[in-house]
Amino acid sequence: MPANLGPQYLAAEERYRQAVTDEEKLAALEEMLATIPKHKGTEKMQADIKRRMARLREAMKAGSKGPKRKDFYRIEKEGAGQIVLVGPPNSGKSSVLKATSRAEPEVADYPFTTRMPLCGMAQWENVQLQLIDMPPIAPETSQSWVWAMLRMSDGLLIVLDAGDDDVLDHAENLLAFMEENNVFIKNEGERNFKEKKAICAANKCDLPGAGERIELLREIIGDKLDIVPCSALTGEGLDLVLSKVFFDVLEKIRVYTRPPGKKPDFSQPFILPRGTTVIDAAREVHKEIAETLKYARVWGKDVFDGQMVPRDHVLKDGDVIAFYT
Ligand SMILES: Nc1nc2c(ncn2[C@@H]2O[C@H](COP(=O)(O)OP(=O)(O)OP(=O)(O)O)[C@@H](O)[C@H]2O)c(=O)[nH]1
Ligand SMILES: [Mg+2]
Repeated sequence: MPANLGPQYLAAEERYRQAVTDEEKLAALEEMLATIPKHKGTEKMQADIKRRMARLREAMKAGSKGPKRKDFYRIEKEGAGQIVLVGPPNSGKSSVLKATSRAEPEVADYPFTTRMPLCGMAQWENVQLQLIDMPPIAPETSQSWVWAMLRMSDGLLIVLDAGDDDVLDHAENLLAFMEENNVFIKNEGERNFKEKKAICAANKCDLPGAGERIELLREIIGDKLDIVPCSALTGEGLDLVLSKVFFDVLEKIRVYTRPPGKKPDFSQPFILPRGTTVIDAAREVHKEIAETLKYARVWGKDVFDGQMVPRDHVLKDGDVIAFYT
């Protein structure tokens, strides 16, 4: 008898295959059991799922007695979004984290310096971005938690060494290796959980020949990735990298509210998704405001000062809004 598995079951099964932690595996198995069609044709599969669940529960009970394995792959998100630094050995990932945050990662002139993830908050203007430094992406370091962290992030910052003659090969190998491990870069349209937004920091642009290599990179992988020259050593370009992380990778904007009779507080932006409308922003500020909103006035780039706008007006980065209820 054919099993006739539904889409919900198949999605749960895919989640099971991708699961890294025991908790994730158990949750996926529970959903598989709940959504599998219950008839004679699936009896064996049902028994198998139950067996796997029992085994997992046993393993989890046994594991909780001993010292706990560290959950690298679950760094709590903070700030405007979580960005994972990705790159070949020695490209300057740790140096980028060090130059943009208060974190103190180990930096060294030999490859495979970084072994564990380390996060830091990078400040760009009035926005905080969570950057996670990672071991280099290479067959030697290809462990499931590395890929899980890439997938769970809000986006990727690919760091390449523009001072290296082999940078093109490194870039192509990196992207191919990521795809082999089910992490795809997709900068347009809807994305599923395997597809990530990314930009590329062409680091070490202070070194001789970097300019030509960056041009080559743009020719070869420029349609896939925005290439932003920078130097963790001199600081050049880092601001632009972070602004592109905020606008293009995280796809966020900042808006400010103007309470009646007061000045807006520019140190406290509301960080909202690109495409946010006046009514979306009102909901974000206060539910009651959204319920009773009549109109709003906006000060910004695309409107004249204090222009009255309808509820479905799309906001731009830097807009100041006054809500009228
Ligand atoms: N000239 C120059 N050197 C840099 C720059 N960024 C990093 N470096 C040097 O490149 C080497 C590697 O830097 P790391 O930051 O440790 O590189 P990584 O990508 O974290 O390396 P792994 O952790 O081994 O993957 C160090 O010697 C750094 O000082 C830069 O912008 N310019
Ligand atoms: Mg490192």
